[in-house]
Amino acid sequence: MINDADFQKAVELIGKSNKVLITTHTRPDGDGCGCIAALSETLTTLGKNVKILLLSELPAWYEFLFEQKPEFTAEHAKHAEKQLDIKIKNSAVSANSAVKHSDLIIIVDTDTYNQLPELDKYLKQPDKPILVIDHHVTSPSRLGVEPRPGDNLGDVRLIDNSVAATALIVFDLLKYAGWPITKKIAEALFVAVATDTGWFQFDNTDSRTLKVCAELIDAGVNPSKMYRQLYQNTSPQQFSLMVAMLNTLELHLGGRFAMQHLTQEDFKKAGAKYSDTENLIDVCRKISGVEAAALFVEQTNGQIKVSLRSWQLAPRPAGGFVDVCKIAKKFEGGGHKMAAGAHLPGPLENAKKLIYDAVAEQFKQPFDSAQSFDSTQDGERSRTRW
Ligand SMILES: [Mn+2]
Repeated sequence: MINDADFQKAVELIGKSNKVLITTHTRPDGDGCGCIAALSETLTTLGKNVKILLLSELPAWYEFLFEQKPEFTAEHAKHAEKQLDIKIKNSAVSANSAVKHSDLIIIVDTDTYNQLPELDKYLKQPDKPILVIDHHVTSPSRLGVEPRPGDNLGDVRLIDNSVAATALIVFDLLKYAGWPITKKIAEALFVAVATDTGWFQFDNTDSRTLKVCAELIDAGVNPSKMYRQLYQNTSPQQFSLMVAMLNTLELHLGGRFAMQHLTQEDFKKAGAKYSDTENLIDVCRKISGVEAAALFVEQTNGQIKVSLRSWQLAPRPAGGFVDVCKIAKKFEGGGHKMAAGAHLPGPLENAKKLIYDAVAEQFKQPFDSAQSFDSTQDGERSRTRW
């Protein structure tokens, strides 16, 4: 839990500011976008001049959270145009000038430099206050869960890695400050919590999460409308990309580990964007027995971006799950214990082998000692395919 003294510091920091820049990690997810939308609405109502800056494009299915499509950095636009061979239509702003025209920076849902490209240069030598609101295990926190020294970003830090979503901290901040939670703000926070808990399916869904959501529903959220917006709103392009991905599905380690990939060619054929990969990795969770998954996405520079997920299958007498954050960190990535990512050297087969070995290693760890599964045999068999 975050104490009142820290909430007070955050309120004072916001009180003193006039021009607030709000941002989140690159490849913004529902939690990042929802927190930004909620804070932007709140601060605008307080009379602040608010600027939202994304470090990569807003996924289409979160557009409904914003009246105006938020800007993203010119640096990203350039990179994306080159990478995906597309023309970016949105107006783009340089990170430098956005920072220059603000007197407070709020960062939500991350506090690591490597998730804040373009801004990181500035954040290392800031000349204005920074407020960080985050719940990731990579944040050094009072609970001391896997601290990652060096990224201790921000002058005021509202960090609690025991909560399911950053939005729960934003909710507490609004309550502490006595700032009204309008229907619009409630919707943004609800989307944040619902997406970070996989619509209340993930293990992080606890009573606190549901109590906050109950309050958000009382504030005007229609969960069924939100569900339709988020999960029954797939573009044909994203659907094609999913089909391409599913065609690459491989099950390993006795059917417990799923691997899939996407090549640049797949994006071209589907007419899809990189942001269309969000949530695709979770599709294989539908397969009985799968408790870890990796999705490898080929980049134009030949690198491979891997997303990792793990799930705790019940009942398991020994408890535990694959710690994918540990695997990601091996390759200088990061994230949560059950959702993480990293960049790996190509080609695809190389990246797959690196991750396969790391996952197989974890399956040998004590957490699943209750099961007499031998991962090496399957490993040998699988490796012949690489
Ligand atoms: Mn989050």
